[in-house]
Amino acid sequence: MKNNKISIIGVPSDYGQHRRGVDMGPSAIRYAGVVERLDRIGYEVLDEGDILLKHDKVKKVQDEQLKNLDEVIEVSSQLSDKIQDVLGKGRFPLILGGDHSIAIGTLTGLGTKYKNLGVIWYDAHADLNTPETSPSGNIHGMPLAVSCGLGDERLVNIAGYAPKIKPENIIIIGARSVDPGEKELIKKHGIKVYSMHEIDRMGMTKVIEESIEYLKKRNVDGVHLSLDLDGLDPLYTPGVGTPVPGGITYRESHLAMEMLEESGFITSAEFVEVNPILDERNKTAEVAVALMGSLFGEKLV
Ligand code: B3U
Ligand code: MN
Ligand code: MN
Repeated sequence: MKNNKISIIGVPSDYGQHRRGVDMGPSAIRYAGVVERLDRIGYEVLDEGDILLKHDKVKKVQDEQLKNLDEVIEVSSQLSDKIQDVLGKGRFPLILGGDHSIAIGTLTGLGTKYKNLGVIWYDAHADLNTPETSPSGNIHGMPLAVSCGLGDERLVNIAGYAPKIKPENIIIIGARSVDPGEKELIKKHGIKVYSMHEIDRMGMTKVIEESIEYLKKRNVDGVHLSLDLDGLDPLYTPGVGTPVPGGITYRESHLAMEMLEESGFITSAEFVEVNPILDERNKTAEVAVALMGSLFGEKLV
């Protein structure tokens, strides 16, 4: 990574989906040794602590198609402010989730600096639902759509501007559970997707090489990696709310991180959906930290 100053921001939110426990993700990742690991590689690591959530921990669902909307909006606004603060200090934002709805806040904060941001979305899902297409009403299935300006106005216009990113700057890697409405959006906006089919067929090396080329051609001014731990096969990361079999392997994931590191163009990253309650002895958080090791240039020999 070009920037040797990392700021860690914990976002203990579980409002984007129905299971409890993912709010403990930041603690589990800290427990797995994230600060020490990055420190050892040679970074100047600052743990900025957690976003403080003022809301009631008892979830009150008002709108079935936009569950916990007020809470998600509050988390997103606070996270966006924090990211702007970290960017202002010239530091690399590393965000620990929390469920994937937190990416709405991340991309809102990043969008104030990067006007042509590239986004690598490492995930079993496309997270491109809108309230109309969502099968669950869970906002963690909507952050990419929201960030492109699609969906509920209150979510889309957080921090008073929209859209935060361009659909043609997105690359989804690992998709294998995509809803009908999401497939339509992918076609309509020409969103680049490397599903498990392409990963099997081309191999991860080619997938990442092409992804880097693609984003370079788009002249992006920064690249955000949003890594949902359910992108990997549940064999390696069982502690996630919606595991989908047939996923990316541990080794492919390390290779992907190492190649992204070599490219030198990742400017921010987030690791989401670690749920210690569903996990096996903190395995998923440990995988998250191991992948961060590769993303930040840890050498094998
Ligand atoms: N696409 C489904 C399921 C889902 C999305 N993200 C996760 N699960 N982790 C939905 O509810 O939008
Ligand atoms: Mn996701
Ligand atoms: Mn997912």
